[in-house]
Amino acid sequence: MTGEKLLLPVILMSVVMSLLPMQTSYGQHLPEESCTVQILVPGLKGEPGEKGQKGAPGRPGRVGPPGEIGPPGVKGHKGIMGRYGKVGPSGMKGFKGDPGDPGPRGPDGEPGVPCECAPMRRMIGEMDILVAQLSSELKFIKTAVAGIKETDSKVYLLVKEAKRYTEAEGYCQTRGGHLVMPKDEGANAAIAGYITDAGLSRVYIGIHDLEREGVFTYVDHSPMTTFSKWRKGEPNNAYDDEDCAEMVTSGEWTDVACHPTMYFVCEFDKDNI
Ligand SMILES: [Ca+2]
Ligand SMILES: [Ca+2]
Repeated sequence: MTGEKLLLPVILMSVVMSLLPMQTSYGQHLPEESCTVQILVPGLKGEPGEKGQKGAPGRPGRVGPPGEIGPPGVKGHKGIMGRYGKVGPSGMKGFKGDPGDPGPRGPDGEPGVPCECAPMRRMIGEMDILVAQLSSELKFIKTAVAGIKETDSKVYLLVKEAKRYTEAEGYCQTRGGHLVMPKDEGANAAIAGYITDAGLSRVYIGIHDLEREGVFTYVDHSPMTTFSKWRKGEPNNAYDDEDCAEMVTSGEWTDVACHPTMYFVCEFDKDNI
């Protein structure tokens, strides 16, 4: 049918062409044909051809949609053991266990030292000090027994150990007295006789101006009031260095330096003995 529809205009064109005058331009004449009509009609349908050869394979089609989940498969066999894993973190501290049974007795130790030596040494040291003190006291007693003199109120002791002024005063104070402090003519004469009898020329007595230059006081800080026995021209603070006093055999006093060592006389109150 489609072929017939296409053929119809072709036929009409052919008829029109045939009817047009032959002289078309400038008197040129074409071979004249009598009024011929050509009608083209389709032929009969032919016999079916032979079957063709198989074509080449086509292009792959598009990916289809996912299929449905299949039924569960059969359980497989157990695999071989895997490698060891990494060491894990330390676990928590466990509870304290029960005490074990007591062990066997150990061997005997080495014998100890006979005594604790440190306390013994300390005790011996203290005993040495006591012995030294006793020796000093014994010497003092021997000296006193040999050379002690006394008045109604005083006991005098001539000490034949050469000492500096302050050391001599310390010696007397240790035994409860002072360097001798003559405060009247009678006491001064007694001391002077004591020195002469001992064959000495001078001793320290307890008089000084150590606190204030030129102002002599007794060594117990009592002031010199009415009595004094300075030799003529004394005290003179010679060399600006005489702050202590000595007594000579005449019983007179002289200010002297305090640092030379010499014998001295202590006095003790009878009331304190
Ligand atoms: Ca002086
Ligand atoms: Ca002097």
